[in-house]
This record gives sequence, C-alpha cells and structure tokens, in this order.
Amino acid sequence: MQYLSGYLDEAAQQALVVEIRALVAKAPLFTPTMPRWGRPFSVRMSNCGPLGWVSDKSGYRYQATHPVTAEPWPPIPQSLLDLWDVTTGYPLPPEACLINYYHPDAKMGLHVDNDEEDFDAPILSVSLGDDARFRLGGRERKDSTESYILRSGDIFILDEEDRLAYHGIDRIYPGTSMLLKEAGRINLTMRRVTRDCAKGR
Ligand SMILES: O=C(O)CCC(=O)C(=O)O
Ligand SMILES: [Mn+2]
Repeated sequence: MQYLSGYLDEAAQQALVVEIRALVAKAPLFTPTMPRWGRPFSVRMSNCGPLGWVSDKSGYRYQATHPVTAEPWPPIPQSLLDLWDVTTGYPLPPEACLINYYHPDAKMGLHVDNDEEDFDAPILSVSLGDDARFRLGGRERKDSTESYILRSGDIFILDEEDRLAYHGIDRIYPGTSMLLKEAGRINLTMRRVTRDCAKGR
C-alpha cells in the first residue's frame, strides 16, 4: 500500500468538494442494501465514471446506470483522472469512482474489493472531511490488522500484496474537519474494473 498523508492541500480539497456536490446533484446519493437480507448500509453512495458499484438484494456488481434514476453515471472529473495518473502510474484510467458519504455514525465492515476483473490495477482512495479510523488486514479475514487515522486530503492506495487485503472503516470522528458544511466524511474510491484486452489476459 501507499499512504500519502496530507497529499491534497486545502484548496484542492475544496475544489474536489465543489465537483462532488455537482456530481451528486446529477447522481443522487442512494442507500445500498446487503445482498440477500436487504439490510441497508450505513454509508450512502453514488458513483461517477462509465461503471458504478452498487449493492442490493441481487448482490454486489458494477453497472452503467444509477439504480434509482436509471441514468448513466456522470463522468469522472479530469482532476481525479489526473490524480490517478500521477499517484498510481497505472497505464489505464479508472472506470469507476465510488463516492461514499459517511454520517458521523456510519461505518464499513471489513471486506475485500474483489468485484473487479482487473486485480493488477491499484485502488485509489481519497478522504475528505472528518477523520476516520481505517483498518487494514491481510488476505484472510483472520489475519492481524493495523489501524490508520485517515484525514481530509489523505490518499491511500491499495496495491500489490494489499490489493486484495481486508479493510474497513471502524468509525468517524465528527467535528475533526471544517471542510464539509456538515459533520461527516466523503471517501472517493477509484477502481479499474475490466481487463485490458490488449494485454491478452
Ligand atoms: O471509506 C474508505 O476509506 C474505504 C471505502 C471502501 O473500502 C470501499 O468503498 O470499498
Ligand atoms: Mn473497499
């Protein structure tokens, strides 16, 4: 992994929040539900990019349209495509940018991001707003974990041996950032979804 603490300065964070507000005006936050049981997530989500990650009773998947409005997701802003290029150096652009919105009491249980076809591509995560306790483990759920406090402007990249590592958000620390109008945290998670056919895999 690569933990780029304080990577985005205040101005860059504010500019991103303006872009995210425009994105969620077009593709409103929705409440995903757990496969099978249909229990709602505490995190609300939206996406931008050709593909977006969704979860409902039928399962986890990527799809090209918003689950409520049925509209295509808005494009990934150029600033985020540039951030991907500069920080990951991966030769192909991300296809999905998940927008996670955490209320102060929201969390995300330990999980692996494995709904993608391309595990060679890293996952790039951007934190905005209140601090969060991020937990990173190993390839097995029972592996030991380490915790990191992710602050507004931090970038976290899951790559190489950590690409398929368990991770989650244990808690949000409300009132630790003044970036957003309200308490809470935004996380952007950029992923490559499909395989590059040119690589012949
Ligand atoms: O909020 C975070 O920092 C992590 C989000 C995450 O792991 C995910 O959306 O898959
Ligand atoms: Mn994840």
